Amino acid sequence: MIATPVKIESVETILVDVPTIRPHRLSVATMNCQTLVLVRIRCADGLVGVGEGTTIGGLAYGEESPESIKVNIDTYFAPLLKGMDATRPGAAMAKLRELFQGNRFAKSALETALFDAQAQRLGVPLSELFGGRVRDSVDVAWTLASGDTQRDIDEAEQVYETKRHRVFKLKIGTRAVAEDVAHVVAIQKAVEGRGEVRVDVNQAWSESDAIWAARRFADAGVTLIEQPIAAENRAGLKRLTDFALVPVMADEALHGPADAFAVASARGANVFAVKIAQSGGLVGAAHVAAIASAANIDLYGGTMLEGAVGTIASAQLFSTFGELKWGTELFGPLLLTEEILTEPLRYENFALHLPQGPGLGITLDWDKIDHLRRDTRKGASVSTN
Ligand code: MUC
Ligand code: MG
Repeated sequence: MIATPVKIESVETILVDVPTIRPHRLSVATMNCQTLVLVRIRCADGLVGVGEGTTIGGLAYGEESPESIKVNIDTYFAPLLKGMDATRPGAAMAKLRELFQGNRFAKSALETALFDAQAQRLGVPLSELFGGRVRDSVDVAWTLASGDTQRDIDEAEQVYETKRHRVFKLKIGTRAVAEDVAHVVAIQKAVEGRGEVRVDVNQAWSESDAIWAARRFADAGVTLIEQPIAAENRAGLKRLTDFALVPVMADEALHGPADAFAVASARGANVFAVKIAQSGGLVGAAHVAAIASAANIDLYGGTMLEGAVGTIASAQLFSTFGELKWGTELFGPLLLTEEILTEPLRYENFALHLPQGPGLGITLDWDKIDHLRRDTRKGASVSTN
């Protein structure tokens, strides 16, 4: 039976600035704070859906900043959504896509909130709208990005001992290539036999840098190289993939299904980092994953270092993938100093365990969020770094 229409009553966006537990150094930015962009959609039947459209380092990583996500939702998306039928997230999103270009992160936040409300309405976890769960937990890697080799080793030891993570993704690309390689090899030696080491260069290298480093990484036992060269250099990524020393993962090269199709058609990577925000939402991310699977490209569940909302939305989707060979990096909330849920996400035994409740299955601590939100904090600054 088709549901009776339910009007969308309001769409609210909230910027929440949360300090990180330590500086998080990527080749494109050093983060001391993460700005969560939360979306709250209220529906006429009393249901409330939430979503998140967080990015990394202001405008350093993607074409949308936290501020642009908020202003574009408030100015364009929210007025259009108001009055639309909340029981038809697909129709609402199709209209947004028809009228508004780009803004993948904003669209992802809105789509998550619409699906959260609709799954609550149907009384099922959000994963059930995407085919149902194949797993109830997803493995979670940790990113070592303090910028200091010994500090990274100590951090790896600590999160391994507490059975939180055994896969380590090392952020490199800010130093000379030989220094980066020495840093990686030292950490690989320190965790040998216990942890697995992968690297993410965030596009910082030339192709020749990557060729030089790949041989050394292969000798050291590094298992994966993520986006070593510019996202636009698809042919180069394919050449590195064909070089076949260490599997190559595409990340920034994937801005949704069309990119996924182009890279997959050329067999230009071994693994895809699937991200809901980069894909323009949960449905786009599901399509990216389907394209990868059809091309025998492995899947990895990526993050934009979202807080709890974007993280659990991603986990709900990733739990439905037929295979998830390389696990996920859904550790975003653990990088933040503040908890915004009444009950934190459950990280245990090297995995994130999915909640059983309807929708996203989480409850936000709105008092805490009201305290942290940028517009009510005295002297809050706009900078995320
Ligand atoms: C990226 O490039 O993968 C994921 C983990 C992390 O530390 O940064 C992100 C973005
Ligand atoms: Mg990456």
